Amino acid sequence: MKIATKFESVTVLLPVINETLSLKKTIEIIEESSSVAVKEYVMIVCQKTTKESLEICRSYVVCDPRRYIIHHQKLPFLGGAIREAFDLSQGSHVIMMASDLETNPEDVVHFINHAKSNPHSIITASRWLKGGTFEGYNSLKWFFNFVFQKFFSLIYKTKLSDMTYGYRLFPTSVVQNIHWEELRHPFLFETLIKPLRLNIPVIEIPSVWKARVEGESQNTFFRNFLYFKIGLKVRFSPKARFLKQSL
Ligand SMILES: Nc1nc2c(ncn2[C@@H]2O[C@H](COP(=O)(O)OP(=O)(O)OP(=O)(O)O)[C@@H](O)[C@H]2O)c(=O)[nH]1
Ligand SMILES: [Mg+2]
Repeated sequence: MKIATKFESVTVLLPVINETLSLKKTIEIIEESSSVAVKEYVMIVCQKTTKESLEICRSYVVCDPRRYIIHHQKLPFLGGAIREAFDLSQGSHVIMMASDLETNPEDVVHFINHAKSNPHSIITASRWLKGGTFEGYNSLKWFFNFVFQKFFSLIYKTKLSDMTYGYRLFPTSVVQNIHWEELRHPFLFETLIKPLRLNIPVIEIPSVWKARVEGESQNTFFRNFLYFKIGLKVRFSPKARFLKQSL
C-alpha cells in the first residue's frame, strides 16, 4: 500500500440523518479554522435523511458545488455511508466524523496540524486521554466503554485509550486499500483495528464528547455488544486478508 508522503488537503465526511443546526455549525466551525486545507465536504444521505437536512445539504452545493458534494448511499447504515464516501474522497487525507456535534469540530484544525507533520499516520480522537472527556454520556455505557477499551488494548497490545470513537483522520490510501466488512456502528472500531494490525502508526489527541442536543442516535445500547465480534475476528485473522488486492 502506498501511503501519502505529504499532507495536501483533506476530505471531510459528514453523514446526515436528522441534523440541521448541528450540521451548519459543524461546517461553520471547520470553515473558520481550516477552509484552506479542506478540499471538499462529502455529505452522505440516505432514505432516512429528513427533508430539512437534505435542503441544508443542497444549499451548500448550490453555493459551491466544487467543495460540497451530496452522496446518496447505496449500502445501508453508518458503516455503509462512510465506506462509500471513503472511495469518493479526493484529498490526500480524509476525516471521518458526525454531523450531530458529538465529534467536536473545533478539533479538526488539530487533526490537520498533526497530519502535516505525520502524513503517514492516522490521527484519532480520544475521550479517555487527559484533556478529553464524556459530557452527558450514559453512565452504564461509560463503564462498559472503559472495560471494552482496556480489554482490547490488552489483546491488541496497544497503548491507545479510545478505539471506538468514530472521529479520526486517515491517509486516504489507507482507507481505500482496506477491505471493510461492517455496515453498522462497529465499523467505527474496524477502521482502527485493521490499520493497527497492518502496522499503520496511530496518534491519539484528546477530545471532548458532548451528547447531541438535536435529533437522536441511530445506535442502540445492545448493538454495542457486536463490537466484540469484529474486535476478536480482526485480532486473529491473517492480516493479508484485510487488503483489497489480496482478495
Ligand atoms: N448517511 C447516514 N448517516 C448516518 C447513518 N447512521 C448514523 N448517521 C449519522 O452519523 C452520525 C453518527 O451517528 P449516531 O447515530 O449519532 O451515532 P453515535 O454518535 O456514534 O452513537 P451514539 O453514541 O449512540 O450517539 C450522526 O450525524 C448520524 O446522523 C446512516 O445510516 N446513514
Ligand atoms: Mg451521535
